[in-house]
Amino acid sequence: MISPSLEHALSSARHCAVLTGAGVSAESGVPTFRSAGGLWKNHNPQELATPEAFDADPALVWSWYSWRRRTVRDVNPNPGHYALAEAAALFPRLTLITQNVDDLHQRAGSSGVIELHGSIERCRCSVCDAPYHGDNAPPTDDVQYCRCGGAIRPGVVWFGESLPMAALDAAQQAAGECDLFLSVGTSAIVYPAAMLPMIARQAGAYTVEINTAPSALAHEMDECITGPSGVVLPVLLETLRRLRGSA
Ligand code: BV8
Ligand code: ZN
Repeated sequence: MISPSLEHALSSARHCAVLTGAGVSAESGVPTFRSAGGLWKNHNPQELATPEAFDADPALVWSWYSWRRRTVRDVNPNPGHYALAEAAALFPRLTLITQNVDDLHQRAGSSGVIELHGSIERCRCSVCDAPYHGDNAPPTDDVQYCRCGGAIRPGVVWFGESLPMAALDAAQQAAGECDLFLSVGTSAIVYPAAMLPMIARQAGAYTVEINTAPSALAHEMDECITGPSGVVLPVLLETLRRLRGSA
């Protein structure tokens, strides 16, 4: 499973950058964004995850996110999340960039996670941007309203919205500086996140995809490992421990 080229990269990399997508959380029981049957009640996530959908029907979109928040709170990180958290101590530097809006990386012990698409656990007023502190209340299906009258929205980046500038800058910088780039559990369809593996490749990093099926970028990667991230990442961690001494 671990090729000689990847062994070399694992033993010599000064900076490893990792981009994760919904596939990493799939083994925890969080449905992926584009899995068959979509995420919820046959609604197309692409259509629900937009400002227009929220403006048109805040109750529908809010209840979708409440369902997702309940799902995330009911599951646990899987071995893939834990392997990435432990690998951080074995590289001189590891930058973890996620497209996921769950908090499973953080709950597995990863710190400094770059959340490109925000977090389902952080909500804010859709009008005045005030943070909504009812987050740790049980996710209710009823739309909540701010003192200013604005409807409370999930703190995620919707399609058609710009990514948080600081997060995107940090992710692009890490991709441009790393010497090993792992793209894990993402279909590599959503931009600008899907630019990151290409930035890494152009900067000379060894690029590896870990996925159960080839992504849109598989043909551009130096190496593709086909398998569930919850199986492949622990093997990669064991190899790292053997090559660099266990942390
Ligand atoms: C923006 C938060 C400026 C919400 C999400 C350039 C070209 C083309 C289009 C665009 C472009 N630039 C902008 C766009 C438009 C759009 C876009 O990219 N559209 C796509 C569909 C073509 N991008 C945007 O709108 C972005 N904004 O660029 O602002 C702008 C504005 C307007 C117009 C132009 C520019 C904002 C994008 C952010 C959207 N928000 N999430 C929420 O979660 O509700 S994205 C959403 O998709 C999730 O975050 C998800 O993580 C992400 C990516 O999906 P994946 O994570 O890859 O999940 P997916 O289900 O697709 O795939 C799962 C993968 O896992 C599969 O490959 C599967 O094989 C694999 N897998 C499954 N099980 C396992 C596994 N792998 C390993 N192990 C397993 N066990
Ligand atoms: Zn407000």
